[in-house]
Amino acid sequence: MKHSIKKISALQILDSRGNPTLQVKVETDGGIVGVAGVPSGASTGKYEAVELRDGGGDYDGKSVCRAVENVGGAISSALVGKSVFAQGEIDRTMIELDGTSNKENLGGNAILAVSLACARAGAAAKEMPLFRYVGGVSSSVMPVPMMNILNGGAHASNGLDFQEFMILPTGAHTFSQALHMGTRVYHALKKQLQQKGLSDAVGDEGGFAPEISDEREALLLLCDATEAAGYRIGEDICFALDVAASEWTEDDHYRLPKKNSVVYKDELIERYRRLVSEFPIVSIEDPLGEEDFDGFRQVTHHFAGKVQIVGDDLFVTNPSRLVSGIMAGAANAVLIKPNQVGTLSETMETVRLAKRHGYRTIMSHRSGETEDTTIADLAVALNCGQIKTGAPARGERVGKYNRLLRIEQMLGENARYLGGTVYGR
Ligand code: 2PG
Ligand code: MG
Repeated sequence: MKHSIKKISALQILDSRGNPTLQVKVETDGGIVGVAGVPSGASTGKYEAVELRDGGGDYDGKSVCRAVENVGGAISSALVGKSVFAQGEIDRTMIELDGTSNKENLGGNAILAVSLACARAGAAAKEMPLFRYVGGVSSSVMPVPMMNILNGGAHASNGLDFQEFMILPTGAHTFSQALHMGTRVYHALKKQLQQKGLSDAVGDEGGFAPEISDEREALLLLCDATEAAGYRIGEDICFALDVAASEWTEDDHYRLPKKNSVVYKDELIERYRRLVSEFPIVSIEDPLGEEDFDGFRQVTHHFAGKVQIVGDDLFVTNPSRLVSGIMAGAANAVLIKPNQVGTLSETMETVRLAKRHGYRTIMSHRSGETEDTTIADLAVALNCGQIKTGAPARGERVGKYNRLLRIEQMLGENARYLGGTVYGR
C-alpha cells in the first residue's frame, strides 16, 4: 500500500542549548517523507513524560542514543506496515508498547518524534499544509503571540526569580501586525537597556537578560519600551508572566533561588495582586507549585476571571491532570507542550478537554528548541488562540513566527486574530 509506513529512523541532533535531542524520519512505501525534531525544557514539571537520556560521559549524560535505538528497533517493528494516516492507532500502539504511565521505557522524546513525523508524512501524502491536515476546515484562529522579551529564572543567569516577562500585542488586528508590534517593542527595549547601561545579552528564549533582580523593575522596563515604540500600555500591548514557581517549592513554603529568601503562598498571592493592580498583566502562568491544586483554585478565584491563570507544570499537558484541575477549579488556562505528554493524539485530547470545560489553551515551545516548526501549525490547527514561542530573536524561535506568517498568508481572508478579546479586553 502506497501510504503504509515503510521505514522509521532516528538521528541524534542538537537543540538550541547544544544538548542532544532526536530527529525522526518516517518514509512511506510511496516515497513520502515526514521529519520532526523534539524540544527539551529546563524548568520541567515533575509529571512530564520522561525524556530518555543515556547517562554516562557523553554530553554530560544527556546523549539520546537509547531513544534513537528504540525508534529504529521496537517502535519501527510495531509500526512498519501501518497506514501513515492512522494517527490514533500509531500513537496508541506506541503507548501500549511502552507500557508505563510516563513513557519511561521507550522515552517520551522517542515516541513524540515518531508521532509528529508520522503526522508530517500524512500531511505530505495528502499534499496539505500540516495545520490543515491536523485541524481540518475549522482551523482559522491565528494565535496571540506571548512574546517573552525579558528572561529570568532557569533561563537566564541574572537576578530575576520570575522566569518570563511577556508582551502581548492585544491591540493588533492581524497576526502579522501583532508580530510587527511585538518586534518594535523588543527593539525599543534593547535601546532602553543600552541607554541605562544594562546588558542586552539574551537568555535561552531570545529575551534580554539584564542584571536586575526586581520584577517591578522588569515590568517598568516593559512599560518604557512599549511607550518608546509608540504603543499604549494596556491597550495595544498587555503583559503576561510565567513565574515557574514549581522551581522554588520547599516543604510548606517557597525559596526564591536568586534572592535566596523564603516566601509563603499568601505573600506570593499578595505580590501578584499588587503587580496586577499596577501593570496591565492579563495572564500569570505557574503562580504556585505543581502539586498545589488548591492554591491554584485560590489564585484563580482571587482574580475572578480578570487574569488568566495558566497551568504548565501543574497540568503537564496531561488529560488526567487537567481533569483533576477542572474538578478543583484550579486555573482557567492550560499550557500545551506536546513533549510533556508525548504523542500528538494525547496533545489533541488535552486541548479538546480544555475547550469543553471553558479553559483557554496556549500552544508552547520549550526553552531548548530545534528548527522544527510543528507547534506553529498545531496552534492554528487546534485554534488555541495563544502561542508562547519566545522573543523575535534566535532562529529556533523566529522559525515558528515565520511559519505563522506563512499560515496567515495561506488562510487569507479566513484568518482570524482575536487580540485582546481572548482576555476579555
Ligand atoms: C515554560 C517553558 C517554555 P521550559 O516554563 O513555560 O517557556 O520553559 O521549556 O524550560 O519548561
Ligand atoms: Mg512555564
